[in-house]
Amino acid sequence: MSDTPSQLAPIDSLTSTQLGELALNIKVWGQELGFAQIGICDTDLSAEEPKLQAWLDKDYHGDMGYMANHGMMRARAYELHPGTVRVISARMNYLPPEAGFAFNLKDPNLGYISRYAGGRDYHKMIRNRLKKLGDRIEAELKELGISKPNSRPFVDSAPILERPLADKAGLGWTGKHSLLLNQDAGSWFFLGELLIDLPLPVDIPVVEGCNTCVACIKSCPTNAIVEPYIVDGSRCISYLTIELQGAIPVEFREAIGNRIYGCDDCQLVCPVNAKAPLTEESDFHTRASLKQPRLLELFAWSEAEFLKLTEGSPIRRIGHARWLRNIAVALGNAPSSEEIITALEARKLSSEVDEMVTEHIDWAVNQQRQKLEQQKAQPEATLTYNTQSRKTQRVIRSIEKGLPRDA
Ligand code: B12
Ligand code: SF4
Ligand code: SF4
Repeated sequence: MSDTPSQLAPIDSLTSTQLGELALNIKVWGQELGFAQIGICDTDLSAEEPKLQAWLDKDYHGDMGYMANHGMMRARAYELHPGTVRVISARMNYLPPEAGFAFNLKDPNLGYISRYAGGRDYHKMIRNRLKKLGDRIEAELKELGISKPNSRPFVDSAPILERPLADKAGLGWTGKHSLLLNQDAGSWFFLGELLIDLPLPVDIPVVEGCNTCVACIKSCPTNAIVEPYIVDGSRCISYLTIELQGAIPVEFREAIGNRIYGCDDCQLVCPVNAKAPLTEESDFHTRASLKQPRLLELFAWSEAEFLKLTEGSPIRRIGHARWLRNIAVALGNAPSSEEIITALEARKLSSEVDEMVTEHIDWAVNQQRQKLEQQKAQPEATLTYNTQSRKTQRVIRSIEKGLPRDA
């Protein structure tokens, strides 16, 4: 068969049987490329538009200006990539082995890093795999004598509502924490999609399965899940430690505890995650320098060390200043210690610290001194002194009970 474009038939000459077979093949190819599951949906998210607008009107996006830009394009895949009639939605598991959640949250002298971020940055990797899926579809169509499809991969950073699309494509249901949940796989997965102009048959959405559970809402350290399914992004620890460029509002600092990059609490207490599978990608395994890391060690990293040790990791995106800001908050929340006060004060003198970080260091020193004074006043309280909030203690108990493999 010739492969010159002029001799290839147009896409609309594909029969419904051919499209059905192609859809089945796409799911198999997706799994061969390392995706846990692939689903297909149309581009109609008109029902989401008023909800997205209400979310923006309430300023739940905080300083994430990119959420307000592009108008309603997020809900209109056909505007983001003209010609799109279907979205091939994909999910990839990221839960690393030996996650040690409870161990990490229990020890306030360790920094807790969201388990999606301990390995390599997922954006490029997933986009490349989706591109390969597009190439595979193109090759198959060529075999059938059909011209090249118009497709484009997206992961996370594009103005597109990934979770509602994945929900529509049958990859799971939307949990009350607003993340996508799958009965067999829980929620420890990334989403990505291939926008395409092929009228493939669509999948059927899954029925919601949260039922009467409200564990995620009750456990959120900063009460960011303001209503079932609605997260005030500006209160979420993920936003406060990753997205927010400036100072972390004082009202949230104690609640952040030792979480220095993102937060997993709403997923940790979710009963559907009890049987979530581990990732098959070694790229998502936690790198040695970030496994149960000691706060004081991380705080001592120079900018050059930070850049070297976070190379290829999503953590690098926040830069050294925000890294120090977050660790300073966690050190302020750690049990009182002269060693911590000395490290904070020494850091303040370094040329790598700007005004914003200095203010967080001052806050942390103040917290530490207050705790030391309390201890001096009540020495017998020292042994029972606990720096963790009740909520965090409940989360830890829930992990130990429900996730023995990962605790
Ligand atoms: C902005 C953003 C954030 C923000 C805001 C979070 C949020 N819930 O919107 C912050 C920084 C806080 C954040 C945090 C996290 N994120 Co995030 N985030 C995004 C991003 C870029 C956009 C999400 C978005 O569009 N939000 C806007 C609001 C309007 O969307 P929404 O919450 O879905 O809102 C809907 C509901 O409010 C609903 N709604 C409103 N009223 C009602 C009423 C009812 C009855 C119902 C049913 C629904 C409903 O309609 C709205 C519109 O659809 C996506 C990637 C992408 N491009 O989609 C990743 C994404 C959602 N994040 C992801 C992850 C992994 C996380 C974290 C777990 C990271 C971490 N460990 O720290 C946390 C989890 C926090 C949480 N519980 O949501 C994954 C989720 C994967 C999954 N399994 O679902 C995504 C898809 C990235 C990816 N490609 O994998 N994130
Ligand atoms: S990630 Fe943490 S702070 Fe954000 S909604 Fe979930 S529990 Fe709350
Ligand atoms: S914790 Fe409960 S309510 Fe929240 S997402 Fe999981 S099942 Fe749903």
